[in-house]
Amino acid sequence: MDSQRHPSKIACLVCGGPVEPFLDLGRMPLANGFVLPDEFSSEYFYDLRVGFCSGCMMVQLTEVVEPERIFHDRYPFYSSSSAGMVKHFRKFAGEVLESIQEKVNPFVVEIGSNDGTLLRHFADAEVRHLGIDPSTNVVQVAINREIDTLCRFFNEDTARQVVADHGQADVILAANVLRHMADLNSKVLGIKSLLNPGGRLIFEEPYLGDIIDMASYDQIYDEHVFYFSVISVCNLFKRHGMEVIDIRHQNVHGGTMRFTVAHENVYQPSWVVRLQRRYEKITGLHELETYETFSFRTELSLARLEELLRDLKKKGNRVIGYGASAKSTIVINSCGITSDVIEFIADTTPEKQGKCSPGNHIPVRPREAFTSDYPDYALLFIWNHCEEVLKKERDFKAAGGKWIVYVPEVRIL
Ligand code: DWN
Ligand code: ZN
Repeated sequence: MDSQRHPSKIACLVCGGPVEPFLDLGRMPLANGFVLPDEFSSEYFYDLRVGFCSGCMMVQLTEVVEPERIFHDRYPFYSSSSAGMVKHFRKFAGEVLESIQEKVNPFVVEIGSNDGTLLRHFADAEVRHLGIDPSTNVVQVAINREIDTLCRFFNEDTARQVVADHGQADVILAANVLRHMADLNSKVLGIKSLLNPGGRLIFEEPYLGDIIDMASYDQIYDEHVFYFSVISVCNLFKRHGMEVIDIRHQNVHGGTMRFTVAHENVYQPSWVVRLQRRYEKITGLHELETYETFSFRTELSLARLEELLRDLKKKGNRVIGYGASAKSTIVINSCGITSDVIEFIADTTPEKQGKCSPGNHIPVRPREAFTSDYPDYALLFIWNHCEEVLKKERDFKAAGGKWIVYVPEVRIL
């Protein structure tokens, strides 16, 4: 890791301006690239480095992994894997349904609809809807739930096809999706052509302000090409004759911002957009120095976690990982954690159980491997679901077990 200024600047994926790398986490495997032993030798690695564009303020990876390597017929993340997120998407859908109840035969499209956790509420309300997602395995779950879904990548062609088949959309939804798309300008043009004149794009993504505040460096990985601030999102859509008309912070996934975007000059933008942009200037999200401080805090956090795990091990404690999240790959490989430090990672996703974590190959086992033989400590890789997990696993604590968390700082609960 090297938090010094990097000589090699690259061109911004949004505006072509100079991107200055500020954090280098080294060679990294794909965050969701869980593998069987016979796949160890063919694992894909890339340079995980993130930089700041002084032109449009967009924070972004300096090396992009082809989406086909990530989103395919074995993509192992299901939006329904967390009860908290299922509840969050139910509330999100309810708010959108209320906002379109006056419309005649509204049409709602979700980009990156995964297993239909969000879109199912529109299907249940018999609202015309269409999901678009490239990963066949998760799309099959949605189709089995009778949610109309197109299994393909979203791009300008897909947008043209949907308009030809269904007409333009009143609402386009996207949750934890747009930041995954390297060709963001083209995606925005696709959205612009798909959205009817009075339509709204409503999307949410982990918020850069929270990632910086909490030093949640494990949110930085191959799937997330961009890290959105209100300033950088406003700049992005302004380039294409669209504008952010509202924002709303959400307490999920470690802090998320929900953006509402429309064609420009159709709606009066809310005052809260201007206020948040001012706040981002006060907190320095428009300056490289802020990110260099973040980079230093990341280095410190990793060193502290490494020291704690080494110390616990030396004292003969049993430690396991909890939640084989994409985020866990970054911590495990940046912190040099191997299976002699963490015996296994407990996880509820069948596709991950029986495989090994990307890079350092820690075995992933069902939750029962944890509940049937409690360790002394459990390293909570899914800190963003902390409340849900601590409630579900209260017997572990009652049996004297302790949780290790590392966001916003390394501590034992
Ligand atoms: O942006 C993304 C977010 C939304 O979801 C994607 N790029 C990939 C994914 O990130 P993640 O894997 O870090 O997501 P989570 O929700 O933090 O972790 C999900 C993993 O945790 C799953 O493998 C299921 C597991 N899990 C568990 O074992 N027990 C989850 C919960 C809530 C649990 O109680
Ligand atoms: Zn830029």
